[in-house]
Amino acid sequence: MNKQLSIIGVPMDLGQMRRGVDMGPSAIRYAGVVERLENLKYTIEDLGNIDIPLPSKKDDNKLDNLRNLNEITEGSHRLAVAVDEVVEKGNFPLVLGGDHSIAMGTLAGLSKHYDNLGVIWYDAHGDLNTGDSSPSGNIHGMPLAVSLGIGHEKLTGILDYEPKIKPENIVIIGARSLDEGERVLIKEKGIKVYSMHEVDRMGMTQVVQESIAYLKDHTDGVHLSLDLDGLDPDEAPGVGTPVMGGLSYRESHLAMEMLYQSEMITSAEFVEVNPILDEKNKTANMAVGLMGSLFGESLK
Ligand code: NNH
Ligand code: MN
Ligand code: MN
Ligand code: MN
Repeated sequence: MNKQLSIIGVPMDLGQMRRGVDMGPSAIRYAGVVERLENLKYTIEDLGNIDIPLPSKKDDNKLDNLRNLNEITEGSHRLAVAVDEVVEKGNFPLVLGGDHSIAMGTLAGLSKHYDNLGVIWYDAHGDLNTGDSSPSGNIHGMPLAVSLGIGHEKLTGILDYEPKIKPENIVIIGARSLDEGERVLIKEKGIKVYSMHEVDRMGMTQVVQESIAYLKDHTDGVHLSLDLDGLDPDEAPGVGTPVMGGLSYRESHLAMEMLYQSEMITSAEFVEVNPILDEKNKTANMAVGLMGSLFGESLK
């Protein structure tokens, strides 16, 4: 694992309707992310937060079923530039959300540096909607599609190249709420999905082993995009779109430890922590615990 980490906070809440997720980076810092990783002998540079525009006239801002499109495009662009700089100087980017729409910016900044960036999408959702298929108009349900080059050109065109990733380089883990259009896209593109059904059947050990084997052959870097709503809301209540029947804390720890051992993770983001909906910062603490495991805490 790269021992030089750069933390980037992204106080983005424009990708969905529940205010408060913009405080995610603060909650995660408050939960002690820097100290936790410094203890593991990483050198941490905290770059602070990206400037995110305020929403313009709220109700009037949903063109083409894409709520806050212009503001999100602007914020994503700023994030992409920051991530690009971190990779350029050889550091590991650790991005703290903010809602999951930020993944469009993260992947735009990362993927310039890879021919075949792999992505592990740890989430209750597929985030494979477009303005046409989305039931909500919320852009946080779209970043994986956008990164595949599918969606509004303002979003797919961040940093002026597309697509950012290829369908065969994606693994989704923890899915249990997929919209109809997302299912069609998954079939059409042959995207690898380990839904809760597979996790229940095979166990997390095999799911992660297979994911690692699948990505290892044809990727030159792997980004972990971890949406805290992938976890069970009984354990991680501080998220805007909880879906029951999720991944447990223990399973998720195991997954992080195995990813650490695989030595394949080159960047990560932890998103959708909403401290307003949380119970005593439980979800942010969980995020930091998972980061501990991802960076080798229990396997020193
Ligand atoms: N699929 C739904 C939508 O597109 C919900 C997405 N919500 C998420 N995704 N939290 O991770 O609106
Ligand atoms: Mn998500
Ligand atoms: Mn989700
Ligand atoms: Mn979410």
